[in-house]
Amino acid sequence: MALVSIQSDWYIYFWLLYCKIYSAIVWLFGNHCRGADKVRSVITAGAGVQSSGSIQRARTRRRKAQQHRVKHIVALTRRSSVRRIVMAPGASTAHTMMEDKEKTLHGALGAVSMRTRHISPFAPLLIALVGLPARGKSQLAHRLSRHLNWNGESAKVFDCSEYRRRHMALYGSHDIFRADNQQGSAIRRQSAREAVQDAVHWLKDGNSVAIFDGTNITREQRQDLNSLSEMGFRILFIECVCEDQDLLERNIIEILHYSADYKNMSEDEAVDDLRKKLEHYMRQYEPIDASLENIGFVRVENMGETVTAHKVSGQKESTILGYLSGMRALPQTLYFTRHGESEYNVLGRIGGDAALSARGQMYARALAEHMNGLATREPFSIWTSELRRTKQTAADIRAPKCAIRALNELDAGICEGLTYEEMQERFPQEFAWRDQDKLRYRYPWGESYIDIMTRLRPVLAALEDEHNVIVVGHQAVLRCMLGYFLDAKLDELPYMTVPLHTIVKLTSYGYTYKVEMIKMPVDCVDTHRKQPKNCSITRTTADALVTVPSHYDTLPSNLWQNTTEAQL
Ligand SMILES: *[C@@H]1O[C@H](CO)[C@@H](O)[C@H](O)[C@H]1NC(C)=O
Ligand SMILES: *[C@@H]1O[C@H](CO)[C@@H](O)[C@H](O)[C@H]1NC(C)=O
Ligand SMILES: *[C@@H]1O[C@H](CO)[C@@H](O)[C@H](O)[C@H]1NC(C)=O
Ligand SMILES: *[C@H]1O[C@H](CO)[C@@H](O)[C@H](O)[C@H]1NC(C)=O
Repeated sequence: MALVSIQSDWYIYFWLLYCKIYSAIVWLFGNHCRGADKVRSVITAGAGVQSSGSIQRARTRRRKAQQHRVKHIVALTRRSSVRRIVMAPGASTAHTMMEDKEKTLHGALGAVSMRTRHISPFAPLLIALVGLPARGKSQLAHRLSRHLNWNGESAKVFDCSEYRRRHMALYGSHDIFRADNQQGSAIRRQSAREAVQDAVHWLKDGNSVAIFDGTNITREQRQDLNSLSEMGFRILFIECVCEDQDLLERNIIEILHYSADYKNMSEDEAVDDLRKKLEHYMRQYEPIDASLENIGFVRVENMGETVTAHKVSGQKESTILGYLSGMRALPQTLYFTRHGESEYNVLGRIGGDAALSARGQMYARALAEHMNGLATREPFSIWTSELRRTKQTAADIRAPKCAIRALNELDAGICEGLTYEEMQERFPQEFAWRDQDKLRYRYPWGESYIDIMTRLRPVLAALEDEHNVIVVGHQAVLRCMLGYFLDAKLDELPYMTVPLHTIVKLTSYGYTYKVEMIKMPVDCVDTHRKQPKNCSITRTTADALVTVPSHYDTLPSNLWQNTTEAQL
């Protein structure tokens, strides 16, 4: 009956149409057979009668002209025509293959498929990663989670091996991964169960995506997971396959470096252990087979070189598919720096398109010297904003440059070019509102941090696949970019410290990043304004300005020789 209730609308139309055509045929048939005693036809469509879920319809029709009773029994047993519409193409071939062998199994699969289709496209999504160790699953999981969190979802990775480590204080050896190791597989089952439970709780708490990072290599395990769709979750499997020997070797080296399991082992031991662990898994591994498993999945080959999707629908899933198809997860080093001190920085003014101060120019030279030294060994590229101060800062670095509008500084709208003191004087209420929620506050005719996060999305996605890029940007924009790579909490973004005249070097480290701050010995003003204690709109001017960093009133002429002279 599930068939009727779920697909009721079109099903009824289909059925009415079917009846009409059918009665016309019967009428013709009856006329031809005038004189025959009885016409009795039994039409059975579809694959043989299955007791469960079969729909039987009987229809009787009197034919006055012949005074005969013609009885038609139409046994509508999951007619193949209907099924072909309900199910995806792969599934119908699966059906014919399994019909004789696995009728009961197929019944279960069909039921799940129909239920999955009924789940809202906006329902919480459980992503399960499938694949052997060292295929880049964890990296994919964490990158995906970072990307989703940035795009307004709340995603979290549930790493099976972390749960396993909780059960075993010390990692013994590959032995626990042997299929016939009772104790080992009990521990692994237990930890996978706990990870799944936590993932389910996470989704039930109102979060939108849980990423289950286990191996889930066998068909049976995947079937278990897929049945979670009964709880109203959407399920997506992502299988990571890697045939490229170079990539595989690199992944293995990364695991040896970064995995907590191998911290305490000598290198030879670790290599041997990992090799044996892989062998145990390979013996149990059953790759996803679209004709045998009725699940929606994405297969990612060689870390994003080829991405194929099967029965993937839904709003989040399509975003994910788009993200995965552009992904090249290679080790990378990225450099970020703010422009050198600008004339507006010296004066404590925000926004604008000022030129560099004398000290800013000194920084530009120091930066060029530093980067050109590195660039002789490896090629670099430079991304700047479209504003003068970033272009001037990057001018002397020997590398191809491109100016990207999305890297422009936050647009302060009506407050462009003002000092904080002037803002407090002219727009005290706006100033207070900004202090109350700096992340979401949008300047009138300008932008908020959320706005720049949105416009930075394509830049960040591109940057994730680049190596040796120097980004010369601005305070708010770099806060967002660094926040993305370092998984900062969104509310902390607007208060991150990104000082002037400092190179921030990010190096990928497993699936996270290592930060290095390289301070150049060139003096500059401080532009970081902490959140003041009193953010009420009735606060006094003194309360509002208490955290404003000191700056100059006019541009000092000999700034780089004497910094104490004109200080406020
Ligand atoms: C490393 O091994 C030593 C002795 O075998 C042990 O005391 C220590 O806790 C181990 N460290 C880790 C991180 O497993
Ligand atoms: C903020 O300042 C206003 C006005 O001076 C005062 O009434 C209020 O209590 C202060 N709030 C806090 C949290 O200090
Ligand atoms: C810096 O300014 C102080 C006070 O005006 C002055 O005494 C000193 O000679 C100046 N130093 C330089 C290097 O110009
Ligand atoms: C895969 O997922 C299922 C979920 O039911 C779990 O029972 C199983 O232990 C997992 N396997 C591994 C190796 O993570």
